Order: sequence, then structure tokens, then C-alpha cells
Amino acid sequence: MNVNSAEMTGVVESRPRALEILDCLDGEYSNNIARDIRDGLTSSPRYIPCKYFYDARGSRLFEEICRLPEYYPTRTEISILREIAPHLMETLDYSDLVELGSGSSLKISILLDAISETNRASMRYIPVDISESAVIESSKDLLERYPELPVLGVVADFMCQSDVLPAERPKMLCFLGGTIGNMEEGDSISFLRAVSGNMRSDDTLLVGFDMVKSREIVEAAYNDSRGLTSEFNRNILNVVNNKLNADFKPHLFEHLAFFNESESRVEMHLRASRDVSVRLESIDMEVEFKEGETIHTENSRKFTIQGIEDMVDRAGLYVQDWYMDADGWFSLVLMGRKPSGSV
Ligand code: AVJ
Repeated sequence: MNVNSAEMTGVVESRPRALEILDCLDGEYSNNIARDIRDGLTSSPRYIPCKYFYDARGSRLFEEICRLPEYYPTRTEISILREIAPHLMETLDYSDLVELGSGSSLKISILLDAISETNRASMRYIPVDISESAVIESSKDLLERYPELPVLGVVADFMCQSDVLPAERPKMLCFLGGTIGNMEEGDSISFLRAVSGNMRSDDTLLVGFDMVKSREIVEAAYNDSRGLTSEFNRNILNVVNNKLNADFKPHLFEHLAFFNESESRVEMHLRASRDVSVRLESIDMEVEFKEGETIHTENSRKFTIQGIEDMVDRAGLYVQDWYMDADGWFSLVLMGRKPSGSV
């Protein structure tokens, strides 16, 4: 779909400047939940796609996780962003700043703070997310803070709809937080390739990657002492309950998170603490769990410099700038599109 043909669902009333929302979802998304959950719970081992973590409660829990001392990715990425913001934003007037998977208005405001009000008024912030409420939330914060900033919220599944983005001006796309690590290698390359296919030659793409580090540090980040990650993990069962009229009892499932070093990823699972049977009314499905049986809920890949370089190259992109913290825990990689013909 293309922006011009996208349906306008209306202008959200809000005190500062008008927020425009483009709804590009094609209705397939909601139907997919039934299929995704059926596929996931009938395969072996069972899984639930991690995009279903993020209902209102899940998003709130994730935000709290980001403030935990053990959860190093957020603060490390923020410290890098603070350092590079002035340099990154130097050339960004009269451009679009696109955030894929909105929800980190703090990170975007670090970038916007680095430029003048006049320059901000000449740009546009475009949060893109599958959840309309996430788009509105991240827009509202920024509109309040920067009344001069034009904001266009785009509701779309950017994993498969990277063609919904406007192209009349140069843009910097941001995909922060290490979320690219949730995708399998092949999917992340197809995703980057799809994005690069919709980039102009003067566009840039800034991607956050969580790097490989010691098992202790990584595992602590996903097994926090306050148990928030455990709550976050089990909340996916509440989401399934609500969406599919199911009767999962989240407290009968234990949170499991470990660093699978040979796959270079953290895995999260839910393990039945006793025999459990679950009914999913809306899809007329019954699932039996034996004690100890698991549901795989998330992979969070940890990257090496070489691994990122290979991926970037295979996606038709090249590395323009590479930013890392002193410990090498997190990377922000600024990419450009390779001239066509050189892919
Ligand atoms: C939002 C996908 C980057 O993988 O670290 C946090 C999600 N899962 N704690 C991550 C998450 C468990 C997070 N990402």
C-alpha cells in the first residue's frame, strides 16, 4: 500500500499541533492471531510469537523492565544516543525522522533535543507501529514537548508493509532497542532488504543491536530480581486469553530465560508447573500440557560485529557509521542503501 492510497482515519484532537494518523493495516492482522496461536500451540515444541507480548499491560511491563538495573540494553543504548545525537542530527532538517516500532519517545527526544526549534519545525516525526495506541502515545509525549514538531503517526505492520512510508523528503529510519534481535536471521535480512528497497539513496537507517557478552550479564537482564520479566513473559497468556477467549492460568506456568550460546540468543519459555489443560473457545481448541512442557515465547539474538556486517551487506545496505559503548555491549549502526547494481 502507498501513503496516498491509505485510508485517513481522522485527525486526533490534541492540544498542540495536529497529529495526523494514517491507518494502513489491512485487517489481516487480527485474523492472524487465531492462525498464529493455532500454529504455535500445535507445533512441537510449542511457541507463541513474541509480538503478542505487547498489549497495554505488556507494554507497561516492558517499560518498567527498561528501568531495571539488570536490564542493560536500554540504558546503554540511551548513553550512546546522548553522545551521538548532535552529530546524527546535523543534516536532518527538512527531513523525516521515522521510528519503526514506536514507543520510545525518550530515545527520540534525545535526538530532537540535539537540534534547534527552527530545525524541528522543518522536520517531521513519523512513528510507525502496529498498535494505534502505541502510535498515539508516542506522538502525544512529543507533541507536548515539541509543539513545533509536525507528527504523522502511521499504523502499519512494518515487518511486511515497509512501502507505506512517505518518500517525498530524505529520511532517517530508526529501529531501536535491539528489537531486530527478535527476528530469525533470515527474517531480519528480508526485513532490512525490504526497508532498503524503500529507501532513497540519501536516506539512512539507524539500527540498535545488543551485542554478545558474558552469560551472567545477559541472563541477569532476563531474570530480574523483581520478577518483572517473569510477569511480562506470563502476560502473553493473558493476551491469548483476552483475544481468543481462552482460560490459560498464567500462575501455573514458570518463567524460563537462558542464554543459548550456540545460537547466540536469549530464549524465553513458559514451563507448565503441573499437568494443565487449556481451552481456547474462539478457535475451538483444547491443549494439554504435561508437567514440564514448555511454550517458546521469545528469542533475543545477541550480535557480533562480523555478524552484523554480513547481515547489512546481504540486505543491500552498507555501514556508514558504527557507534558502540566503551564496554562493547550495544551497537547503533547507521546504514545507507548500496547504489543499485551493487547488491
Ligand atoms: C524489546 C525485544 C528488545 O529482547 O530484550 C525484554 C524484549 N524481553 N525482556 C529484548 C524483552 C524480555 C526486548 N526487546
